[in-house]
Amino acid sequence: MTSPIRTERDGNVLVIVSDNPPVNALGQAVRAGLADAIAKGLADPDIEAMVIRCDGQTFFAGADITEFGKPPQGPSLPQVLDRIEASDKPVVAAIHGTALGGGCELALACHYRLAVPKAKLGLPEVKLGLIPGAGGTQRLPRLVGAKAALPLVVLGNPISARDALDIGLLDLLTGDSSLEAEAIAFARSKAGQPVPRTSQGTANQDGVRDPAIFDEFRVTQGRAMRGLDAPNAAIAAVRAAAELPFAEGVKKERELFVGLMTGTQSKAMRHYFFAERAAQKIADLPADTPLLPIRAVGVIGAGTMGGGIAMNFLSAGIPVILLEMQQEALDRGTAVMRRNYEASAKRGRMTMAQVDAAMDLLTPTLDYADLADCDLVIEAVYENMDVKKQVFARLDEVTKPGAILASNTSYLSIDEIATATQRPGHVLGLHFFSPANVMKLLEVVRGAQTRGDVLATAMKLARTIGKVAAVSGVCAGFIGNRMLSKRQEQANKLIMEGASYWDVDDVLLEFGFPMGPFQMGDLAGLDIGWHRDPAKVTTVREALCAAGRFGQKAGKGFYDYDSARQRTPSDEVRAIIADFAAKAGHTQREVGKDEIRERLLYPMVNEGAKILDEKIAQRASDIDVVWINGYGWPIYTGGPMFWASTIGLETIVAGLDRHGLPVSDYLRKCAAEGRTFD
Ligand code: 3H9
Repeated sequence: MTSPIRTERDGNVLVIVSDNPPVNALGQAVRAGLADAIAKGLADPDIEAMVIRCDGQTFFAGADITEFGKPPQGPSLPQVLDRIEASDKPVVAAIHGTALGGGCELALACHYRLAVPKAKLGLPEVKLGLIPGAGGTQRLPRLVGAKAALPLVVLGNPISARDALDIGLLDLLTGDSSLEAEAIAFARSKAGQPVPRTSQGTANQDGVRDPAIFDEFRVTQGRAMRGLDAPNAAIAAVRAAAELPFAEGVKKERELFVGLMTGTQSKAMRHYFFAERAAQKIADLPADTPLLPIRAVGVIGAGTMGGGIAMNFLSAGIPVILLEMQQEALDRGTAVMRRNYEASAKRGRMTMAQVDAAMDLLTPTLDYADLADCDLVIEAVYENMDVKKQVFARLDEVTKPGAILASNTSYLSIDEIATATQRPGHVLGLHFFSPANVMKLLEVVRGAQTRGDVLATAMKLARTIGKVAAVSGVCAGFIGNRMLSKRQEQANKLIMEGASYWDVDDVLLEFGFPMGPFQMGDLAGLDIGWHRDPAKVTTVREALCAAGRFGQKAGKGFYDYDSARQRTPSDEVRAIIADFAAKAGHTQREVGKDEIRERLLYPMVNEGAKILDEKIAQRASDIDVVWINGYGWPIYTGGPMFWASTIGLETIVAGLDRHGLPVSDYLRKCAAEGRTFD
C-alpha cells in the first residue's frame, strides 16, 4: 500500500506532504508516514529545515474519528507530535482549509505556523464530547495564554487565520496561492537557528497570575456548557497547563481525554457527527445527480415564518421576492426582518454593511406575476389544505416551467398539495423551524412524485444556507411533529392524572431539553389558534385563555412570570387543571418523575420505530438529527433513537407495557432480537 505521506526536496528544505482525502484525517498510515518523514529529514545532513503541508481541500482536520473505540495502532499522535517538536531542525506548518483538532495540535507542535488568510484553526473536540488529546490543551495556553486558549478549547469554535495571528497562534499570513513557496522560504530563513518549542512557552503564566479566569469562564459560559461533561474537563486541562509542568499537564490531559472517550456522552456525540453527514445521503439517489440552479427564491407570506425563511437566503446572497396579500403586512414583515438583522449587527454577528447588502437583495411585492423568474418558491401561509392548494395552483400558473414549488407545511400532505399543480415532480416540502433564520433543522419532505434532481437540489441548498437537512417521507407531522404529538399527548394526560405541570417541564429540563411543553406553550402564546370566545371552554388551554392567561407576553400562562421572566407555578392554573380532571372523571394521584420521563419519552421512541418501519425516515440516525436540531433533544444523549439503544429497547418495551401504552410490532421485534435500530 502506498503511504499517504510523500516528501519533496526544495534545496535544503524537505517538504512533507499529506494526501489523504477527503480531509487529511490523521489515521494510522498518516501518523506512521509523518514519523518516517521527520526521521528522514533529521537523518539527511543536506536538509536544514522542514515544511509540513497537505494536498486537497484542507490541512489535517483532526484525528481519524473512525479509529476511535478501536484498538490503538502506533505510532500514536502524541508520539508523532513530540518527535516533530523535538526536532532541532525547524519544522513549519503550512496551513490551508481547516486545521482542526489533532491537525491544530500538529501545527502547535511545529516550530512555526503559516496560513493562508481563508484558513481556520480550532480545537473542536468538545463537539465530539472530548478534549484535545495530543498535547493541545498544554501547548496552546503556553503559546497564546490561558485566557485566549479557554474559548478555543472549551467551546470548540474555530477561529479565522486573522484572529489566530492576532492571538499569536500563527506567525504569518501568506498569499492565497503562495503558501508553499512562502513556507519554504520562511523555513529556509530559520535554518541553523535554535527552534522555539511551544511546550516551553510561558504565555500560560496569565492563568497563574489570575487563577480566577477559569471559574469566571465557567460562569459566563454556563449556558453553552449545560449538561455537557467535556467543557468542564477542558477547563480543568487548561488550568493544568497553568499549574503543572508540561509533562505532568500532558498526563492530566490524557487522563481526562481517556475518561471522556470511554463515556457515553462522547459515544453519543460521535454518533451524531456521522449521523449529520449520513443524513445528507439519499439511498436511491446517485451522488452525481445533476442539480438545478437556484438563482432567485420566492417566499409567500411575510409573517414570522416567511420572513425568517427569506432571511436564510438573503444572508447567503440569494435574492428573494417576498409576496404578501396586503401592503401593510408586507411593510410590517420587511421591517421585522431589518430589525432582526440590525439586532445581529448590534451583537457583533454582522456589520451594518452586511445588513444593507442582505436587505438590498429583497424585493417585496403584492403581485404573483413578480415570481415568474424564481427558481424556487416556498409557501409559508396559513396551515389549511384548501388555502395551500389555491396558492400552489396559482404558483403553477405564474412560475416558469421547471421552477421548484415548496411548502413549509408542518403537518399537511405534500402529495395532496402537489395535485393542485401540473408539476408534481417539482413539488416538495421544506419544513423550517421557528425562528427560521436561527434554527438549524430543515426537514425536506419528499413527495411520492418528487423528482430526484429536485430533492438533490433541496439538500444542496440546505447546506448553502447553513441548515442541517434530513429527508422525511409524507405522513401527518413528518418525522419531528409526528413524534412530538406523542409526547404532548402524554404531557396532557399526565396533568389530568395528577402530575404537576412544572414536574413535567422539569423532567424534560433535567433530561437536557432547553424547556418543557408547558413553558414552550407559554413562550409561543397559548392564544395561538384560540377561537376567542371566553364562554366556550373545552380544554385547559381554552380555560387559561378565557382567564387572560395568554402566556409570557401577558405575564401569565401556565406559569406566573415576574419582570425578569422567571416562572412560578400558579395556584389558579392548578385549580383549573384539577377542575378539568374532576369533570373528566380522573382521580388525581401522585405521579413520580420516573413515570413522567418514561411516559413522555418512550412513546416517542415507539413512534420513531413506526416511522422507520414505514420508511418515512431512511435511517434511525436521521430521526436523531431531526430531534437534536429541531427540538433541542440533548446532543450528548445522541438523539431519541440512539438514546433508546443505550438504555436498551427491551427497557423501552417493558416501560410502555407497564404504563399500558401501545408498542409497535417493529419495536417489539427489534427488542426481542436484542438489536438496535440501525
Ligand atoms: C481529534 O482530533 C482528537 C485529538 O485531539 C486527539 C487524538 C489523540 N475523521 O464534514 P464533511 C469525513 S478529534 C474521519 O462532509 P466538509 C466525514 O465523515 C477530531 N473522518 O466535509 C465525511 O465522510 P463521508 C477533531 C472525517 O467539507 C467526509 O470526511 N476534528 C473526519 O463539510 C467529509 O466531511 C474534528 O472534529 C475525521 N476527523 O467539512 C473535525 N472529518 O463523505 C471534524 C471529516 O463519508 N470534521 N471526516 O460522509 C469537520 O469538522 C469537517 O469534516 C470539515 C470539512 C470542516 C473538516
